[in-house]
Amino acid sequence: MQIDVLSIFPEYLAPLELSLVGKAQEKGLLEIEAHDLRAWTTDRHRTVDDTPVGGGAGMVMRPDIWGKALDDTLSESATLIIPSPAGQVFTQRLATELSSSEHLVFACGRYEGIDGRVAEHYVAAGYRVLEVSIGDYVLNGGEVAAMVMIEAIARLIPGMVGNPDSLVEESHGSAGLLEYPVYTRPVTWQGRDIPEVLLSGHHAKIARWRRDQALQRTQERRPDLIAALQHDERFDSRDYEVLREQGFEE
Ligand code: 6GU
Repeated sequence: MQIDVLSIFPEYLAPLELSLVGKAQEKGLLEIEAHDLRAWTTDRHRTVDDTPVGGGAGMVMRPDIWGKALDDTLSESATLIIPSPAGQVFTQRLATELSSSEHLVFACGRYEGIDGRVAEHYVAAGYRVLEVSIGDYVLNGGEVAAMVMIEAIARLIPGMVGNPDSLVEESHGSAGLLEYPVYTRPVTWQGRDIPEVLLSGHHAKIARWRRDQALQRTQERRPDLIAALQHDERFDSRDYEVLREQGFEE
């Protein structure tokens, strides 16, 4: 997979050389390049923005600069991702889907965003264009959001993760639920013991305990996820018992 990131702060992307994403690059499974948007300016001040037409606060990024940068960066197979707090929400589902892409291009805006015609133009030109938000809060620019998405996507590329079991477990075991709590030695720490069932060696009981914990946690912290799963018929009668004890009502 090739990933290009366009930004006025390409140095912001330096951490992608580290850790798992860095290893993926070393392995040749992934190539990430950060480009300075100002390389496509021609004026002495290397201007990338202008005032919003129609009035209002802040500055808007110019479509002509973005157009030149994207024309030089997009390949035929590329998906254009524009990080924006006004985009569709980034999910594990989207990360999985994008992990089989040949080429992703992230267009990171700053200020009040990128002129709205840029996304329209590349849709009309036949590209897949996604405006994507990483959650309901506001960042100063798309760079950190792009890094979040790149990490989530990169770890799903086949051959990437050190322990492939951890991915299999994520996608099956408790699909759509929050993870159950995990423990390691020492068995007693600060007067707190690891739950006894985990020391029992009884695999079926351990699996059931973990599912109960995942269900309880999810109902308590993310009832919206339970509501969404309900219609998938993924719960058995024992699951509903646990959920009802947690205040769940069908
Ligand atoms: Cl993708 N960009 C910005 N600027 N803020 C955000 C975001 C993206 N996602 C959540 N907040």
